[in-house]
Amino acid sequence: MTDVRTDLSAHLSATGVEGDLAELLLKIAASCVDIRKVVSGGALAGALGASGNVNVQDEEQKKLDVISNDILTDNLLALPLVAGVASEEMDNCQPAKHDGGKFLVLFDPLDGSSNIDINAPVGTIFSVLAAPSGEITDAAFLQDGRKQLAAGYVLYGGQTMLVLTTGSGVAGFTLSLDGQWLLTHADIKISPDTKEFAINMSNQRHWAEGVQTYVAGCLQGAEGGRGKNFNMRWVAAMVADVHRIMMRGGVFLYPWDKREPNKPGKLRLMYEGNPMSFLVEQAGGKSTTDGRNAILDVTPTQLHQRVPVILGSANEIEEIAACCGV
Ligand code: AFP
Repeated sequence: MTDVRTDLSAHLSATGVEGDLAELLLKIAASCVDIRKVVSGGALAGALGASGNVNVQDEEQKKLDVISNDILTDNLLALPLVAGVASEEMDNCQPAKHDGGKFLVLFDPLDGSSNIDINAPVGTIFSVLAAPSGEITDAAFLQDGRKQLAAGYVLYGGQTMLVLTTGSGVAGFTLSLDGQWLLTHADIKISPDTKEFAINMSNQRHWAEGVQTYVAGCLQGAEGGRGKNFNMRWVAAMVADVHRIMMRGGVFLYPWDKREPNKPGKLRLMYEGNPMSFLVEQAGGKSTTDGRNAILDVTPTQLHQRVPVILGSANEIEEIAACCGV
């Protein structure tokens, strides 16, 4: 039987995304198919284990971090439309060798890399900006999140899914066995209410009081002031945790904590915070630093800047804001 579903290319053109931006998004999606192949190969593809290097975040790079980074960097810089790329895995941006590129692309090539060796979900996150005129340096990438032209993620899970926004809603595509991105989730909306929260509980002693209060309320369940029982999930790959929230609601917190005052959070503004916030807001959710202030309004000052993240179902984010007194 012929599958009559819309593919990514047809969806982009039906939603008015044509020409150069469509070409770029198709190239990003194709690069993620290449990454999927290496992820699926695992030990057979020589993709497991450490690379022996440490990245600019002082984190041990996995082989798959490096392989995924190379795939995206090589594929995108070969495209005349791309003026430069920046990645969580590279110290500085890489400008293209050609002139005339009109887009900058930022990415976390393999999010959740601690999941690689245990065959648990991982993902790729990307953000597209307009290239300013002139030389492409790190400063060219430091644009407000609201200036993103497109953002998305690919989840390498039981199914491989691309979830994308170009600023008019969020659409989800599933990779078919014959390598096509087919529209399976048109107009994704995050339910405003939830009974599910995601946070790394092992950090509890480091959290600020407001987050302590919020989580304590969830744990008290029906016997506490919230009057309902909560469930907790933590995949340790933001892509997978955000995807669950896209599908059935929930909140995700990687809040400020007092361990390292110079690092206001663990997650990176340019590769995780901004693209996920664009997607979450476009799906009707909220994405904030503290329950109130939008991540998309944070002014970037450094390529590898960190940011506290509290995002998800809109009404539940209001509950968190109330607990945090903001
Ligand atoms: P890695 O890609 O370095 O594994 O980090 C993943 C991540 O940035 C994000 O995807 C997770 O939500 C978060 O870190 C998990 O952090 P913990 O290991 O501290 O729970």
